[in-house]
Amino acid sequence: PLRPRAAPPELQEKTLVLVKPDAVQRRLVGHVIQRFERRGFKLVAMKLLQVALPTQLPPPPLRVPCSRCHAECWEGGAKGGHPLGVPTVTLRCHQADRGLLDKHYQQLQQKPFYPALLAYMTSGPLVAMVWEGYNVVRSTRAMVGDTNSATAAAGTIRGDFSMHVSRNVVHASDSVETAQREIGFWFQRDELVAWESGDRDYTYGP
Ligand code: IDP
Repeated sequence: PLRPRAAPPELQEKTLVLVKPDAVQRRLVGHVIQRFERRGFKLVAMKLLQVALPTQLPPPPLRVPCSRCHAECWEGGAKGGHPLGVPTVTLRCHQADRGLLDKHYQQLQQKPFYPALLAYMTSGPLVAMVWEGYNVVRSTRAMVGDTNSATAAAGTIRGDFSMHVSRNVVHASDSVETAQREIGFWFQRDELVAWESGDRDYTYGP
């Protein structure tokens, strides 16, 4: 059917995956996406964004309050209204600041490698995605592999695409609770798309 029935709750588990800046630079985004698609998971949100340290932020040429982050957005029209009459509520901010990473990596802030981790994660654009499906959090962690790429098993994303713990290609949430929190850091509620895939009975059985 063109509009399949809604998925039961156990098929609606969600996780956050980040394709980190090294992987974007190395043109690995498609390879990472392909693995989760091929497994059978469903993509429900995705965006490319640059997380910047405050000193790296360019001076905003035009100052319009972003309706998403309520900070100033670097896009759009002059203050008081878009020149083409587009309402400012349609503007989205594609920049984020390090506060996002401080929240995301809250547990790691005291680690000696944290400044290097921040520099890495702000070194270029990254791709944030939300994947959905049965047991997606645990399955995704297994597909991503060991934190340390040097010991990650062959067949895992890190084991196949990376060499060193400091450039380990992807992030995936480590529990259902963490996933819910992390998705909230990276996405607005209305950026998640609720859709049903027509092949569900072939992926999960009846
Ligand atoms: P995870 O990403 O596998 O969940 P965490 O321990 O939460 O692993 O670490 C978060 C990220 O911090 C890692 O993915 C990696 O990018 C970075 N990281 C962890 N340990 C080290 C280290 O010893 N040196 C440099 N970077 C590290």
